[in-house]
Amino acid sequence: MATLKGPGEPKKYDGSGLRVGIVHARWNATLIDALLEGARKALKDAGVRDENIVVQSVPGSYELPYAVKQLYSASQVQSNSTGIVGAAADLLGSTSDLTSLTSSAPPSTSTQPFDAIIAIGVLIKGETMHFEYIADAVSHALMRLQLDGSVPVVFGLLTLLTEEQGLMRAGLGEGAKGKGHNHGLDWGSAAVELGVKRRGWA
Ligand code: DLZ
Repeated sequence: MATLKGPGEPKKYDGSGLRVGIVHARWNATLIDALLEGARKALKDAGVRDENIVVQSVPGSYELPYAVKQLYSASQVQSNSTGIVGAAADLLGSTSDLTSLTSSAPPSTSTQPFDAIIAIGVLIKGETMHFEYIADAVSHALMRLQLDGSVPVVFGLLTLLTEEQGLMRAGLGEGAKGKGHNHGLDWGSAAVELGVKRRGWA
């Protein structure tokens, strides 16, 4: 029986013409890795080509809005001799992730601006107020970015009270409730749907 909660059965959209960015934090890496793979799987299942999926990482969730902003700006800049990935690296001042990106996949030949960007982070509540401040600041900043920047920003920030909540939301649960559901899949599908619809709305 279908569950009451959740996004329902995803509608199929053709993502083959889309270019999608993913920015993820590195804190809580086990969960991040699973969520990232979920998002990537949904993008590829919808037809988004490998070379049109650009992945960038930042230390923690607090850095997500800045990285989303810079990645989108870079994709709007006319590609120079180093290509769009090089432009993003210049702006972000980092090459290591981009190097691994380009070594595992051919460099993107596309210079079109991103149709959607997925921001992925995992915040786990600790003993201080850190969690509240970061969750609040990042959610508001990501919303502002998509409204001001005219690119859909998919909210892939998990705000968890316990590690178990995270395992269930990354599809890695082991308890009586089963493995849970990988929310990265939903984020990938949301990026494709919004990317396709954005072109229709433009
Ligand atoms: C400092 C911090 C803490 C305590 N917890 C998390 C977390 O659970 N998840 C996460 O993504 N990042 C965390 N960070 C790091 C901050 O997001 C940020 O990277 C640093 O404060 C540096 O700006």
